Amino acid sequence: MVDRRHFIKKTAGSLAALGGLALLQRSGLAAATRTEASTIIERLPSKEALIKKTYRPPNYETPIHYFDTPFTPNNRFFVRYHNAVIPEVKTSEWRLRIGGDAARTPLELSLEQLRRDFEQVDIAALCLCSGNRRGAFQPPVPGIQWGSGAMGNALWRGVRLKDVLAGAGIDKSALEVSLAGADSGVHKTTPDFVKSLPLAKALDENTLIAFEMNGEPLPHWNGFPARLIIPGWTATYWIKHLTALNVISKPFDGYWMKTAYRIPKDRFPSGQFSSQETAADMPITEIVVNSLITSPADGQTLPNAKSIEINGVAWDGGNGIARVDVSTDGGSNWQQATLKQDYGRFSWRQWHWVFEPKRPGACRIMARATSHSGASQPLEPIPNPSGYHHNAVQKITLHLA
Ligand SMILES: Nc1nc2c(c(=O)[nH]1)N[C@H]1C(S)=C(S)[C@@H](COP(=O)(O)O)O[C@H]1N2
Ligand SMILES: [Mo]
Repeated sequence: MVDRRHFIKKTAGSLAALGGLALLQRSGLAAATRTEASTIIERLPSKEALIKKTYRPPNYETPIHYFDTPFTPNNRFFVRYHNAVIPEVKTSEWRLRIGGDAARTPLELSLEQLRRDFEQVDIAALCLCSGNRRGAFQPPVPGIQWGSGAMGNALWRGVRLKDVLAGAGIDKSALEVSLAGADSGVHKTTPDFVKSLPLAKALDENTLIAFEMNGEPLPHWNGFPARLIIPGWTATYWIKHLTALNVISKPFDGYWMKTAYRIPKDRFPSGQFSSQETAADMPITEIVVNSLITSPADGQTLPNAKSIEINGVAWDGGNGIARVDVSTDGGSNWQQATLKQDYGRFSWRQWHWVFEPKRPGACRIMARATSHSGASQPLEPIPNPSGYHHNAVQKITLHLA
């Protein structure tokens, strides 16, 4: 257990340093460095330099070379927002409201009550944006053109959503739980970022309301003071600055469920969300099996040494990674990489493989992960209108001099 007084003291201090829109506007004046034509590295308050995709709302991805540790440090963790009004939440004023037509007794909790009244649990889980690697779809699809850095792995501490919902009492008519955060749009007409979960996923023992990330209070940009952790599902459901949970008897019909974040039915292996499915499509749910070579970097020139260490990460929606295979001949032959420590089935898994090049020149390296369910990565991404679930086998080129 973390000492509560210590927590509040630390939080109060960091609150002064963090901030919402006002700080964001000030930071915009900070020098931006251009490293490549399309890559602008910029610093948000309390963050290290990240790759800026959009400034308002803030969307920043993590450079791949930061994925060299099992847990992504908080100050290197990516930031994704749909709406630009992001209030600076004060611990003392924050309340989580639980209600809805299928909740028996509406409830309001302070951060102190949330931390004190429920069992605290830790889980290692990958936070992965549905649109990670969207920028690699050909032909291009609309939306933020993410590279491979709209993800991060962290150790989360919080309380089970099911324990908190039990406090309000769930009626037999309950179908979904809707989830809302403190941020909102600049214009009244902009739909608030509100999502919903099927009741079964909300009651899953791994679904948490987290207030700590890698042993620290959540950074402002990653959802201070509390956010949802939905292990195995893409991060669109991981609502930051959580303020309202509604247990409801009808399918939630907001824009971010009915229109956005949907995938064609039956094209991907997927979790169920029957109350939100149509004949044609369904909400994105489970993360698909995937991997990333994190070093060396694509296009890098290296001395033609006896051996070159290839490093990467691999993940899926919760079956766990069974193996990663590497090819240096365009996919004709594959050799098994070594998996590093297992932090649980929702964490990514680091891996490495020693490449012994035969000759100098250009060389293409490919990596392919297979999960314990037997699923593995396709050679081409599966087309879908919004560019989600890009999990094609990655190819990098090395120049051996
Ligand atoms: N309140 C709020 N929570 C949110 C979002 C948002 O726009 N507002 N975006 C979601 C999406 S799509 C992603 S990918 C993750 C990103 O989490 P991060 O910013 O902590 O990296 O937050 C999720 N939670
Ligand atoms: Mo996302």
